[in-house]
Amino acid sequence: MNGDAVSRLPRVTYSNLYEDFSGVNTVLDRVIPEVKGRLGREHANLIDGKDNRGGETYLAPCPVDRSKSLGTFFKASSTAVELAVEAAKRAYPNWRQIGWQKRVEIAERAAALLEIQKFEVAAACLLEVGKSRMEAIGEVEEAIDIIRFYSSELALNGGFARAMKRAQEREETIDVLRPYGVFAVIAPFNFPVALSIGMSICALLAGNTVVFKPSPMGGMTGRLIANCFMEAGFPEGVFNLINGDNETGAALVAHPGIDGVAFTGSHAVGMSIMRGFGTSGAHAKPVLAEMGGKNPTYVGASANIDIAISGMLRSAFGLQGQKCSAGSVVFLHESVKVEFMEKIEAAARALKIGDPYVQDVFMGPLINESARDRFLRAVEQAKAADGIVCGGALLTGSVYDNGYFAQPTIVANLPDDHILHRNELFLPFLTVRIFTDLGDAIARGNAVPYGLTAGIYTEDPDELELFLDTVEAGVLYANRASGATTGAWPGIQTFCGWKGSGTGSKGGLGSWYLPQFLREQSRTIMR
Ligand code: UN1
Repeated sequence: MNGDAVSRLPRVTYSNLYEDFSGVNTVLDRVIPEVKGRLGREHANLIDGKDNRGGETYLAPCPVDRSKSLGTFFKASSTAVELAVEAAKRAYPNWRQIGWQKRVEIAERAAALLEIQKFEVAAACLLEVGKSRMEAIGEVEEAIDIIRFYSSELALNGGFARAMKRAQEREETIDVLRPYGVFAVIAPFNFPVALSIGMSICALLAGNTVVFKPSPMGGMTGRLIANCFMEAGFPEGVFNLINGDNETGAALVAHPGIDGVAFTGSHAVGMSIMRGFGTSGAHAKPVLAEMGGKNPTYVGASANIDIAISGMLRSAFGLQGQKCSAGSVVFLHESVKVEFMEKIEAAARALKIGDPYVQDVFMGPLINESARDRFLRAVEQAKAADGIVCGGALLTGSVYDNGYFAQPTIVANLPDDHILHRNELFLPFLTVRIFTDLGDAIARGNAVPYGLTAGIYTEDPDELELFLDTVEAGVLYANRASGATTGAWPGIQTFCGWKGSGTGSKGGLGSWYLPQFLREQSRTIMR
């Protein structure tokens, strides 16, 4: 397939389920083995535009085949952390002064480059996370749109400068939003491209410089992102990459040269950053954190059950349930219980699990041992309450012995206060709860520390209104076949975590996210 033909292929998003993606698959058939052939290489950190190998090395296993490593990475030493923050600090004044138009120009170049490289980056993402083909390519498309969306937001707002009213003739006031300085960007494994790029590009477009730490499982795409940014023309020191684990992240955040933190990950780590970094210094510093969810879906008596099954299946088991937006609890109206359970059980049993290189594989492996252990523990807890409806085992034999492949698991008949209804598991694990009154069900669904996404299936306008008015979550979906609780897209759905799911009151992917990387300054000048 030549370049023109490739550029005419349909774009994969999380919502366009019914298009013909055979052309996309043809390209992936070629590119995935190519990228696989490059596994095991060394990936240096990138500090001040140069490779840096300061720190102990570690291997990151490929979750699809744990006998292979994605590559060798460097857990940034304290000196490397210091160098990265210092480089970002040195680069900051010029980057701030370069002007928003120039920043947009470079960002748009990064989007164009990513578009050219999208199959390669998607293949890396598939191997690194164990995502299905469509989830992997969708994520890269999402990242491209994120860059373009925030570039256009910056331009639409004229770089965030606005003439104000005058108190008197000679007085001129301009209100401007200005950057903070150096942002630490700390990303999770599950969307290593879209989430890393989302947080980083907003910090950068705003005029901050960045020290980026991908997940220890996400270093391969991390370096691809850094290479793309360098090629796009971000000046040396403006975007720095250091690898490492939670300890490295903590050292980065603790560095006095860091002026703000953008974090996506667990509630526990997000809150510790909030408490430690946000308020422990001489003054408060911004922390933008997205931190997990326990996202309910309500299926009412009037619901179209086939649509509900499609959306629920995709949200509960897509990416093996390892999304903060995953639909992990479903509330069924008593009258739909039998039909819904029959259909979802049959559909879950039919899902194809395996090496995501294979076209129709829907679920790949769990990311690591700790996810496997969490799965086995949750299964034990469900078994103890006699709650397993289907699934509940790790698969064995052939490719399954190369990683941790969990069955999609559905659990019902647990006591209403059971811990599995409340704790975020980040696994292909759906718990079922029954209701007769939707208001009561919503109150039960709200009674968790999280508030990220929620879904409903109903044909009853009163039920829909009740849902919209009373659910405590930032992202709501109704009657969606492509996802009950997942699939937010830049410029369409904003992704705002309420309660324990986020620190900000304005979500990523929406218009109010970018200004959170900026602080306001009023400038009154007598003319
Ligand atoms: C996540 O859920 O972990 O809405 C990140 C979605 C995607 C991913 C969000 N945009 O499902």
